[in-house]
Amino acid sequence: EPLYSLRMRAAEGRAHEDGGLHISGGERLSTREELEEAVSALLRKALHHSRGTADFINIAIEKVAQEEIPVLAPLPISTYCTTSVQAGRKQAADLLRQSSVSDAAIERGFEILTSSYNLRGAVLLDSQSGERMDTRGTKGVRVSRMDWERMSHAIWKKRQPLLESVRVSEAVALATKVASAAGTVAELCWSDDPEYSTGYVSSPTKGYCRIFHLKEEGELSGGRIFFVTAETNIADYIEYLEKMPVWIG
Ligand code: PML
Repeated sequence: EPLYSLRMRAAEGRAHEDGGLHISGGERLSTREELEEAVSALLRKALHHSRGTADFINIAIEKVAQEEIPVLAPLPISTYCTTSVQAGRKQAADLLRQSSVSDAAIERGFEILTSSYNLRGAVLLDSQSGERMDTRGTKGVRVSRMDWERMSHAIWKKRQPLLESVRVSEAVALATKVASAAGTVAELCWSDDPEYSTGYVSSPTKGYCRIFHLKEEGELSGGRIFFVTAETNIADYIEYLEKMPVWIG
């Protein structure tokens, strides 16, 4: 059965030179039958976002050639109920350190995320030197072509009744694909949604670690940092994250 990759991007004021304010993005994999429903879900996501009102929405649909699509088990989840941004960021730094990210790289990661309000994709940093490894600017690296396998998703959601939200499902799917890429040491993420302050650190060893309060409510900052080993072939790494279809299940 043919499979389609869907990618949504929404922006406000795109006519501006800088491409406008990034509002929302989303990715799905869908069979032909479920395509309409998947498009509607992405459209809904674009239209109801607290970062702003989208006046540009692009939904790209592409048939995926791949025959055999690998299935990745979702990262195990743990939750750190920190009660302040200071405590949350300290927890995140601890988890990154335990995943073998250097202090210099951790510091650089926080600097980038706290000062970024318009990052569309992830920034790649050398996990030791903290040096930026990609040349994508604010466009960043956009992880795509991953989605939950329907049955496994239903079972997974039943097992985690507190994590009903679509947001968490999508973030776990993305983090699972990132953790599976050769070269990934860890990821640091918090949402650029001003009404959402929970973020996460994830890594192949630690799993998906949710942390309350990685930023203050109302802040537009946010995005993703992928910490990678110095030996990583960046072109191959980006190709895998952007182009290789994977199921989560
Ligand atoms: C996003 O909003 O796109 C990122 C969400 C990250 C945190 C999700 C969670 O609560 O686990």
